[in-house]
Amino acid sequence: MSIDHRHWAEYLLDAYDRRVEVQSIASQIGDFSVDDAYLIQDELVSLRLTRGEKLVGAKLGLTSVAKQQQMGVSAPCYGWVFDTSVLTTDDVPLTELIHPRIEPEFVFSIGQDLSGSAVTAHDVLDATTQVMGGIEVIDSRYEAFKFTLPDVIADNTSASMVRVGTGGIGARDTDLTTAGCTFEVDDQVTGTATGAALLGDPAACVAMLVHHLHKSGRKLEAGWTVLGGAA
Ligand code: 0L1
Ligand code: MG
Repeated sequence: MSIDHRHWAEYLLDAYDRRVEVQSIASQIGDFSVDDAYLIQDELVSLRLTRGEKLVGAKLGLTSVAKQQQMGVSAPCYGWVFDTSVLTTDDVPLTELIHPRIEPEFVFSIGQDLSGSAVTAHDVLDATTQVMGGIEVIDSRYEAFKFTLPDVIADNTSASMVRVGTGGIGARDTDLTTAGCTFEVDDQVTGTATGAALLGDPAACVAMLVHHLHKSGRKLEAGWTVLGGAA
């Protein structure tokens, strides 16, 4: 099946700009491959860069079994963080969103470029200046937040906004696999996990992201913010 990647990128960007939910791609053309999905995502990134947005980071999604089960998919996915996505206050502008959800994230502040297929979790820790907590606001462009894995990849992994926390820690100050995450809504604890929920180790997740980028000749850049995923 031949897919017009630019067409579907424009379709998703239009939904993002108009803040409306749209039918998933798979529901219109049937199953499509993960490779095609990343090509649509690349076109989406290129359209946003062309209009002046800047990349300030990258993200992993669906890195915990809890999230994979919640969304009915079985693999992690990778996307991008734009300058326009980074919140500078704690207020989330709900009128700019379709049907937002929030996730607690392990956030890495990258101090040195990371590239290649052999990068390890240790290399990630060496290149990381700080690890912070953060809140990612996800906002699928698809009707009822329903999608296949290729659909959500094409849609930049539902990325919408992120608020990075202050008070980060040095990457080697704490064992990230045992670092705890407690998620509270209106003072009620709704979920708890440790970093190990992110496929065993948040830093290893970031290494997976570097390997993914390497396949298309890209890298994580010094100064970027990386969302490791929701525990
Ligand atoms: O960042 C994430 O884990 C989201 C990945 C896409 C799945 C979703 O929209 O929940
Ligand atoms: Mg996330």
